Amino acid sequence: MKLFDNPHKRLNPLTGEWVLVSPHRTKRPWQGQTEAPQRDTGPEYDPHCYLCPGNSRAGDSVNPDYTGTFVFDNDFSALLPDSPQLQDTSGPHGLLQARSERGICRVVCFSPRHDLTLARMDTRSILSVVDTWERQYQDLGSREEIAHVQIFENRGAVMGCSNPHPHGQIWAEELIPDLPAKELERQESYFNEHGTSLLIDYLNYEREQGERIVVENESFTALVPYWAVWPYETMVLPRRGVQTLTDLRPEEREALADIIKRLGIRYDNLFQTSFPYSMGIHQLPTNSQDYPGAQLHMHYLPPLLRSASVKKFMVGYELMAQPQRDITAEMSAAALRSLPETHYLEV
Ligand code: H2U
Ligand code: ZN
Repeated sequence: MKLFDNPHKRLNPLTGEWVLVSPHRTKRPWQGQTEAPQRDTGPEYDPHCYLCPGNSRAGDSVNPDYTGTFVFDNDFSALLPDSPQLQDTSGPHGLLQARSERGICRVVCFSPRHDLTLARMDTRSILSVVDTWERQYQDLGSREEIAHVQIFENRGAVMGCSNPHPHGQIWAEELIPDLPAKELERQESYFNEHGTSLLIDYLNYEREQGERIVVENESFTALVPYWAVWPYETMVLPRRGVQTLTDLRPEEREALADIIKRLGIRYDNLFQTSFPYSMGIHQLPTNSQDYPGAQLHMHYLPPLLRSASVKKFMVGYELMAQPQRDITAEMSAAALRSLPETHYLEV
């Protein structure tokens, strides 16, 4: 009897949370594709898109005729730079707490082309997105009131993304948000206990095992983490100890662009659709404190389960108790690994 063939729980060492895995519920590891490939990518320029070059946005702003990446302050920012500094502690034993939070939200257009996605942009253009992220991390992080810069991309209508034009967001703020804070804390305790980095040790182990690796190049590895919650969740990890995008050497930035493209193509090829996901980059906080053991990494959390339209829902037991998955991380990695690296729209 093998553990992984039976219901079991796996620990996420980055958060301390567990995921229930129920592999006996999957009759076949790979159910294949059941829907017609999605081929409509929309026009190269959409006169009604608020992100296309030359178009107007909310308020009176007009986008420049940009040719590479383009960054602007979000017209509907969730955080504001000048909110007054107030707090509230009330209720029995100070049960109710609130504090104001200052911050800056920006939108990053990846390309002037409305019809492209990261997976379909050339590696050179993806490199300029990586460079833009790095500059934004520096620019926002150098402000005294900013302790954390969260770079992310929300892709696809199913993820609530309002516009197919390739773009991401950056939310920079005064406090380190809960998830990165937890991951930093766990990486630091691991470092204090073992004297090495949790994610580097983990990556070295995975590279020996091989079964959860999706794609690699000379500097980066994309893998389905042992503790993945979403069916095709992946992490992108640098092989060398680096804490920020700024730490990357020029050739490593190119390697990151290469991995983003190759992973993106595999994702799109999986269900022959423009694969939806939330992707985020976790790097060092910008409050000038040391975070021993912290390692730069990216998370890709895609919602699709079985086809371009069948998604996983986080409901019931998962909302009330703990995340659960059927297909194992090993099956997902094997499926992603077996896919070609030519985009299905280019075949
Ligand atoms: P999504 O990544 O969730 O699609 O969001 C796009 C962002 O663009 C969203 O945060 C902003 C929205 O506030 N936006 C503008 O800044 N200006 C506009 O004219 C429309 C949308
Ligand atoms: Zn557009």
